[in-house]
Amino acid sequence: MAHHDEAGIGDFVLLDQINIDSFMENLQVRFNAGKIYTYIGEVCVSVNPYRTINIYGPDVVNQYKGREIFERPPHVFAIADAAYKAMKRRGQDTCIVISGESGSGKTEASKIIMRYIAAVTNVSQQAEIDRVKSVLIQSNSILEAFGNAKTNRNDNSSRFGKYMDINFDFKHDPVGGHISNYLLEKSRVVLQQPGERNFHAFYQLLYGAPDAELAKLRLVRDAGQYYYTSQGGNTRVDSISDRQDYKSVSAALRLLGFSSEKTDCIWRTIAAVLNLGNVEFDDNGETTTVSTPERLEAVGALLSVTPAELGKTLCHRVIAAGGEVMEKGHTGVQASYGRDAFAKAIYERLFTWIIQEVNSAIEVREESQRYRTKNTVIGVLDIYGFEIFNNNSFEQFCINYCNEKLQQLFIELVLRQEQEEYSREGIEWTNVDYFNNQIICDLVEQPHKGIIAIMDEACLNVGRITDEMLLEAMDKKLANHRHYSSRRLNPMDKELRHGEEFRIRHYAGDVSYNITGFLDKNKDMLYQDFKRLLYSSQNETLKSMWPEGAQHISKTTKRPLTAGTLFKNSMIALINNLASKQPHYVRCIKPNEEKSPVLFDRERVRHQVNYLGLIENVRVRRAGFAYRQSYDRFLRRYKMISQFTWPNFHGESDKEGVKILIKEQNFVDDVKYGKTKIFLRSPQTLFKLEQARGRLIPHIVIFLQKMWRGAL
Ligand code: AD9
Ligand code: MG
Repeated sequence: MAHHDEAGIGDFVLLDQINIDSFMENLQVRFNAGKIYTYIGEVCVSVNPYRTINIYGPDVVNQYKGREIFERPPHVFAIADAAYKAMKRRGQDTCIVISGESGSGKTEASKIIMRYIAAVTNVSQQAEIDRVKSVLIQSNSILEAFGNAKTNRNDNSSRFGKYMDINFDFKHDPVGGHISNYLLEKSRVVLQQPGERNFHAFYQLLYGAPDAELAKLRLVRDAGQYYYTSQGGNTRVDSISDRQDYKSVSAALRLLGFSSEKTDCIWRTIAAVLNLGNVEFDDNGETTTVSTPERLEAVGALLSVTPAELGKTLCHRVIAAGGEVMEKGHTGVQASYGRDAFAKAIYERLFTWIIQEVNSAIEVREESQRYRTKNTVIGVLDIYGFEIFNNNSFEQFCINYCNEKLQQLFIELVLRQEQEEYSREGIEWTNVDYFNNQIICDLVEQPHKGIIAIMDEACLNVGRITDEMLLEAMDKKLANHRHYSSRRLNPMDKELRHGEEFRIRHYAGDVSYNITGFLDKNKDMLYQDFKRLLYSSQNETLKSMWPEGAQHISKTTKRPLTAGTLFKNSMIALINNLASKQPHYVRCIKPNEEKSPVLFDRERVRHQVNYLGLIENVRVRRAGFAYRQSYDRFLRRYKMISQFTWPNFHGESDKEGVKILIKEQNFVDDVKYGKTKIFLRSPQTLFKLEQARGRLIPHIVIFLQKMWRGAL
C-alpha cells in the first residue's frame, strides 16, 4: 500500500525494483520534499534534515499514539510507539537501537523518542510520574554539557556512549530509569584538533556564569586564555549559545535535586581543570618546579588542597621499593605529562559521578516498586557514530569498533537469524547475500590474536615497549588479515601517510590510525600520588570521587584492566543486553558534510546506504514475512473467528485448523505454512485478524455467560 499522497514511497519494500539506484531515487525525492523518514518494514531510515521541521508537536503525537506502524506516514514516533506497544501488550522488554555515522542525527532521534514516550504516558497525571518524566528529559542537557563537544563532524558530537533504560510500572507509566555510559573521550580535556573544542561545559561556565561567580572560580571570561580550551582556534560555535546552555544546565541540575554544594563542586572542578592547564614547569636539569605559582594557588584553592601538597604531587612521585618509601623527582616532560593525566582523570571521575547522581535521581523508588508485577523496560541506545578524522587515535579505534559491534548485531538479528528461520521452517527462500563484518570484530577483539589482545600483551611487558614496537608486533601477527594493513606491510600504499600508521578496513570505510599514544591510552595510568592528594581534599564531594586514595602507599595494587579490555568487555555486555530485548531500529543517514538542509550528496549517501546494508535489509524483508506465530498460539488467539474452529477445533492438528481459518478469511495469498509456524507477509493481515477478533469479543462474552447460566 503505497502512500500516493506523499512524495516517493513510504516503505522501501514497496519499490518496484530493489536496487541501489531506485533506493537512492526514492530517498532523495523524499528528502527534497521534507520527508525525512522512510521505512524498511519496521526499520526506520532517517535522513538528518539539518533544519527545524514542524513534525514533533502534540497534534502529530496524537496521530501516532496507539496506532499501527503502517497506518500513518513514516515517523520515528511510530518506532517509539511500536516499542511501547510491544512492552504494553506482551510485557516484553524492548530496545531502540539508533545507529549511523557521526552527525547523522542519533542523539536528536533519541531525544525525540524520549519526548514521545513522555507525551503518551501518565494520562492520570500522577505527580511522581511527572517528576520522573521531566527528570529523564532534563538529564539530557546535563549529559550533553559534560559529554558532548564540537568536532569537525558535528557541532554537538557525543563523546561518550549512552544506553538508557526506562522502567515502566504495571500501568505502563515510566517510574524510573538508569543510564549506562561507555568510554568518555577524555583525551579531549587536554588536547583538541584544529577546529574542535573541549567539552561544552568549559565554555558554558566561561561564557555563562555571572561575573562574581567567575571571580570566585579564579577565571576570566575568555576561553582563549586557557590552554585546555583554546587549541582548536575558535572558542565559539555559531550554532551554540554557551550562555543560554549554562542557564539550562543550571536549571536541570536544580530540577534533578543536585544540592548547591554538589553543583558548586561541579563548577569548581571545571574551573580547577581550566587553571591546571595553565600550570607550567621549570626544569633546570636537576629539579623541576612549578613556574606559575599563582595558578598553582588557584588550583589548590579550587580543589581544596594545599598548594604546597599540590605542587609536590605535580613535581614528584612517591615510590615504594623493597619496603622503603622514596621520593622521586619528575623531569619537566614527566611533570607536564602527569598534569595532563591528572586533568583527564579529574574530569572523567566528575563525569562518572554526575551520571551516578543522575541515576539516583531517576532510580525506581520503593513506592512504585511495590505495586509492580513485572519489571518492563524500554532501552534507548545512543552512542558515538563511526568517524574518520585527519588524525585518528585510540579513541576513534574504540568508537569505530563499537560501531562494528552494532552493525554485527543488526546483521545477526535482521539478516542472519531471519533467513535461518525460513530455512529451518522449510519456507522456500532465495538467500540474500550480505557482507558479514564479524571478521572485523574478530580482528579487534579475538583473544590472543586480536588488536586489543596484542596491545594488552605489550602493556603487560615490563621492559620498555614503545608504540613502534607495538605496531611491529601487530604487523607480525596480522600480516595476513584481509582487513588490516600498514606502511610496513604495504610500502607503496599512499593512503598511509606515516610509518606509524596502521589501517583497518571497516565496514563503513577505511580508517588509518596513528599508533602514537596507543600504549599510553590503553594503560591509562595515573600516579597514585594524585589519588591520595584528592582523597585528602577538604571538599567532601570531591573526596568521595577518589575512594582508592585511602590506600596506603606501601600496598602493592593489582594491575587494573586496560582501557581497551574494559571497553571490549562493556561492549560485549551491551550487545548481550540488547540481544535479550526485542529490538527496534533507527538507521540514521547524514545527507552532506556541510550541515546543509538542501544538499543531498549522492555519493556520501550512497556510501552509507551500502555499508549500512539497507538494500540487503529491503531484500530480506521483501521476500520475508512481517509476522510469525506457532500454530497453537495462533489458533488459540483467533479461533473464535471461524465456526470451524470455535469453540474447539477437532481436526488433526493445530496447523490444519489454522489453514481452514485462513482460507475462510481469504488470506491464503498472504501466508506461508512452515513446519511449526504460520508466516504472514503483510502486517495488514494481522491487523484485520485482530479487528475481526475485536468485533467478536463482546458476542463471545455473552455466549460464555449464557453457557455458564446453563442456557445453552
Ligand atoms: V555523533 O555520532 O554523537 O557525533 P549524532 O548524534 O548522530 O552524531 P546529532 O543527533 O547530534 O548527530 O545531530 C547533529 C545535528 O544535526 C544536530 O545538532 C541538529 O542540528 C541536526 N539534526 C539532527 N537530527 C535532526 C532533526 N530530526 N531535526 C532537525 C536535526 N535537526
Ligand atoms: Mg550523538
